[in-house]
Amino acid sequence: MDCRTMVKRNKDQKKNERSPCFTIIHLHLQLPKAVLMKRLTLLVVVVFIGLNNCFSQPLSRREQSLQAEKIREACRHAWHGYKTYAWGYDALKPVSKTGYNWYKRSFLMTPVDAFDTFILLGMKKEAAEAKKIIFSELSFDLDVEVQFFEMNIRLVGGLLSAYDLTGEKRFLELAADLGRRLLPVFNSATGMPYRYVNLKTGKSRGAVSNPAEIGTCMLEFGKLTQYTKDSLFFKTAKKAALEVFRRRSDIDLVGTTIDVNTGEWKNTESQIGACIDSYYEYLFKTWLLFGDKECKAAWEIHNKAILKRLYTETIHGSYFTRVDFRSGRETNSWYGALDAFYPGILVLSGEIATARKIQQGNFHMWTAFNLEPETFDFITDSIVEPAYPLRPENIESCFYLYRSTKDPQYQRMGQRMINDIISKCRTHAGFAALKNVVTLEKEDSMESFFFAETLKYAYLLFAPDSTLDLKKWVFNTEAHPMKIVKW
Ligand code: DMJ
Repeated sequence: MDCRTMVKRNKDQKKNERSPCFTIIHLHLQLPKAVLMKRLTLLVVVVFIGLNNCFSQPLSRREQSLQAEKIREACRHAWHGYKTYAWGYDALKPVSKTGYNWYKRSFLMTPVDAFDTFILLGMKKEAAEAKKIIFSELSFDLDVEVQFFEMNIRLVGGLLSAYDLTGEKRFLELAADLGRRLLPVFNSATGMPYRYVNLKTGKSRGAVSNPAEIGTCMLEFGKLTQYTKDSLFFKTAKKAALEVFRRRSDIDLVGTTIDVNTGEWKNTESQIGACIDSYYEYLFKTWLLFGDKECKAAWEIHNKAILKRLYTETIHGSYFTRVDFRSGRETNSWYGALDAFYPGILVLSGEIATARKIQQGNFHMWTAFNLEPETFDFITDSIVEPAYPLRPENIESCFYLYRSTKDPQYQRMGQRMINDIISKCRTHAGFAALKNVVTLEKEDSMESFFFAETLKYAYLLFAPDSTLDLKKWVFNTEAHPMKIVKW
């Protein structure tokens, strides 16, 4: 039965129910096919142009400042929850309204990660509260085994940034003390760090590590060298990153896990997300922050290989696929929330056109599922891991693209993302990660990077450029701004 016959039959049955919309469709279905097709195409084009125009419409100054204020309010709400239910702990559990420590003692992850965000958002009272508890309670003189990577990006990074922003020596003393206690982690056969180290004894363990955990400390350790004049920090950190680079494959990619004693690759899948992401980021940013040419050259070699082997264009935008790092053969077409950082780095390195295409893909990943999932398959357009732990990377890329192009679509994208977070993740006590972006079921977790990164990048997207001048500052991977100073 063709459409026209069907409509004719229905006409008799439903004469009295006809709506104007039905009448229009009915009249159109009686047109010759060619005319119908033309009209349909025209309709699609009109709707597309309409949507596009609305998206490329710049936000007025008032809209921008209202959006910035909305983000500041979200930040105040999250901090209020932390203060009320988790004061002194590493983090707030926003559903059960309790505090949570990573180890047997708190290292004040949330106050340290949040401090520079408060400064940039102009939240003086909150900054003073965070500083007070950091200065009175934070100590690293503890017999505790910690994860090197997280302690470095959140705490060493956060404290150094606090020092750069305020000039208060106590922040630097704390950062340098922690940095020294972390140094024994590099005592492996290759000089690449183990994953865990005891802050008192220096005993380290966890030989199977990954490029991100090995190569993400040059910014923090370089800063420590600049400020303490102890060259060991930067030398050690750079050697470790270059040990990974030295073990790249013939097609210039790295694998996902490696043994820091034998130097043998354990997982040979190459991708740009978890376990690798910030290794690439730091090679490039070590050039930006310190002018290190060796790191720049290493980044260029990797970036060329990434764009050649992993970069994939689709009708929804571009993504990075996953391949075996030696053969270049595709392992699967998974992409996720962590991978979304790459346009930001491409903007900094001047590859705007490619960054734009990937951001289009990033935005599709966000809108196709309500909110971005941790991982999705960009070929089947389906979710692999449905969680959303309040990650910043997608908004981070909007921020860099907007700063460099002033194209309003990136503010609009970021606005959609942060407003989704505010409306879908808010709890009475703060903001909660999601177990599932489709069902919106909440997880009892609010990672400190929600303060350090998600809220900061979102705010900066709507704040005047002068709030943080990218010619003078470089963000570490936890979004702690580090001042470029002459070395
Ligand atoms: C942050 O802790 C850092 O950005 C890290 O490099 C990986 N991503 C998380 C937040 O998603």
